[in-house]
Amino acid sequence: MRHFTNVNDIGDLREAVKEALEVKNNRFGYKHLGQDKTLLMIFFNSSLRTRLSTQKAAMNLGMNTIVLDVNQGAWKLETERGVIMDGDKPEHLLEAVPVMGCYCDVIGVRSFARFESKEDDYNEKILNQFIEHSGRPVFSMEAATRHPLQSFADLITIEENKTKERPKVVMTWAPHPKSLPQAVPNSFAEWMNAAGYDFVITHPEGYELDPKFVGNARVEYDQDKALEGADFVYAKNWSAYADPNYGKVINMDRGWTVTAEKMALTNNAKFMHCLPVRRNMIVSDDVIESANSLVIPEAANREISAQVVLKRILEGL
Ligand code: AN0
Ligand code: CP
Repeated sequence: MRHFTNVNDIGDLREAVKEALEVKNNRFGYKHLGQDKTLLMIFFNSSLRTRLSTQKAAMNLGMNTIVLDVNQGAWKLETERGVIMDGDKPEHLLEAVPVMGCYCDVIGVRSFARFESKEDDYNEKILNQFIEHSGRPVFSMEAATRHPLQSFADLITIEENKTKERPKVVMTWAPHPKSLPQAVPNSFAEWMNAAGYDFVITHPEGYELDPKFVGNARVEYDQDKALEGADFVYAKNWSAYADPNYGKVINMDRGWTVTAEKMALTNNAKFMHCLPVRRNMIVSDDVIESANSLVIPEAANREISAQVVLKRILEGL
C-alpha cells in the first residue's frame, strides 16, 4: 500500500478484517518491519485516540515516531499558493511539506475541514499537498472528508460483535453545540456500504450528506422508524453539508439524543460512537455506560486499524 485515504486503498474488506484479527492476536510479531523506520505524525487539529493509538501501533511495529502539533511550536503555515506573505504566517506549506518528508519514511496527517471553502475541503486540499509534495507514503488521521482509520476500527468492532451475517446498522445524527465536520459520517457510510450491511442513515432535514458517500444507503428522516430492529446504533453529529448552510449547525434538537427509550426500539442494539462524545447531548449517561455500549472496545480497535495500515505501508516501502 502506498497511501491510505479512503476505503478503496485497503482493498478487500474481508481480507483486511482477517488481517486485523491476526494482528490483534500477534501485535509484536511484525517488529522487524518498522526497524529503523520513522513515522511522522502531523496534527493540524486536536486528538486523543488517533495520536495515542497510531503511536502505539507504530511502536508495536518497531518504528520510531515523531509527533508535531502544527499549531503549537511550529511556524504558522500559509496554505494558499500565490499569496504575498506579508501577514502573520512565516512559512508556506509548499516548503514545510517536502522538509517534513526529509525526516521520515511515512507521514500521517490530521487536517479537518476548515469550513472556509467547501470546494477546498471536498478536494482535500491539505492532505493532497502532503501526497504530492512529501515524497512519502501518506495516511489520513482524519482529513476534511473522511476518517478511514476510524471507519476501519468501526468495521472490525462490528465484525467482532455481530450475531448475524448481515446486521442492520443505523447511523444517527445527534445534537451538538458546535460545528463538526462530515468526515466521520461520510467515511462510516463509505465503509458500511462497501461492507454490504443493511445500512440506514437517519438525520433531521437539512443534514443530508454528500450523495457520493450516502451511496445506496437508505435515508430515513424519522429516527424512531430508522432505529426499529437495529443491531448497531452508530451516533454522530455533523454540520450541514448542503448549501447555503455548509458547515453550519442548523438545529440542536435534543429529541435526537440517543436515550434508553430510543435504544428500546432496536433489536437490543450495540451502541457505538467514535469519541470524543458529549454526554447527554449525543447519548445519555445510561446508554453509554450500558453493557451494550461498545465505545471503549471501538477505541481499542484504533490501535489495530492503524497497525494494519502501517504494516501494509511498511511492506510496500
Ligand atoms: C471531530 C469530528 O467530529 O470530526 C473528531 C472526531 C473523531 N470531533 C470533534 O471535533 C469533537
Ligand atoms: N476518534 C478519534 O479520532 O478521536 P481523536 O479525535 O481523539 O483522535
